[in-house]
Amino acid sequence: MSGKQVLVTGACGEIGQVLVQELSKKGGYRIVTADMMSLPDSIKNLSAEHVQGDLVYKIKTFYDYDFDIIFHLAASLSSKAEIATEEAHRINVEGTMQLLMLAAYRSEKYKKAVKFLFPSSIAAYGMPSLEAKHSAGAVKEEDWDNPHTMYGCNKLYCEKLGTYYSKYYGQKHLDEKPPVMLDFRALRFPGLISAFTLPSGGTSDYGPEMLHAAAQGKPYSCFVRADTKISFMAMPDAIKSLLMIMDAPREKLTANVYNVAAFALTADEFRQRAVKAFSKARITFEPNPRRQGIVDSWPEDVDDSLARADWKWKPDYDVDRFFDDYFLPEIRKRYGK
Ligand code: AKB
Repeated sequence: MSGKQVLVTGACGEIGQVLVQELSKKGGYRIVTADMMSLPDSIKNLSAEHVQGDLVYKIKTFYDYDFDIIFHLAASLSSKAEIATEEAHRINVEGTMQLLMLAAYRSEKYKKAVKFLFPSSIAAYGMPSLEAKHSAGAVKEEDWDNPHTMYGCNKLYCEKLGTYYSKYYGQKHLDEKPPVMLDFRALRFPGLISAFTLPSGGTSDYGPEMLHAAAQGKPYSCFVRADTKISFMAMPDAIKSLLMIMDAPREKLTANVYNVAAFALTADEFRQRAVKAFSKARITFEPNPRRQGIVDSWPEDVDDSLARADWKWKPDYDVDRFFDDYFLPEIRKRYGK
């Protein structure tokens, strides 16, 4: 197949599977996938080649490919990263560093900017207190960037590394025409919710876990307080935002890192929606202090006005459309309720 060659790392993950499906539907891409796992049936036939194994050790393999675009999705999420900090650093930072160096090398050598798409996170923020969290409301990209978690530190640092490789690497004189650099574009995602898969290792996982449990009539004990509020987004909107920023003309982008938002809800508002949709739902709140602390350090909401202005970002799913047009119809089909 001709067209652009795309690498998707973490292809077996929640975002990866849908992204590969959508790229394949869009057409015009040769998709190379990479993951620790073998490909699930959902995307097996859509990948031209699959590289299985640890990215940090497999990096040499990728120097043989002429990638136009790299989606680097592989990561250890916030709750898991907090338990295995060194491993998280290796996966989240060393893996990213290796791929950035590869993209920077190829961009400069072949004078063709490799697009590097990076999912960052609301974990890059760190609110010092609940009072600050409540009064800050929707935060802008440059505010409160003091993450409390290993995962958040990793994401924020990788945003900086990507910006460095795309703007300053090589340290040309400020007046000199810069060489061709890689084209780094990051999105700070809120908690993502899919009707088809469940996340693992994250701390925003209580949202999707609660809804999937309710849909199956299973009891769910929520690991954060009922009044805990952060922003969430439907998985189709996350994929839409990745494809939009991939296609956005470089000259329209005034930043390397953008917030994207859809709706912000408390855990109790999730419970109320779940109980309304599934009368047998049994949801209780038993906060886990460590995980509660992580979510308390994340902002209640994010301000995505820069993305809306620069590349016309707009989510398709507000909270009502998320439940009525996406989550509930799909989940009812899935669990037959
Ligand atoms: C996590 O909970 O770690 C992720 C995230 C918000 O980035 N879902």
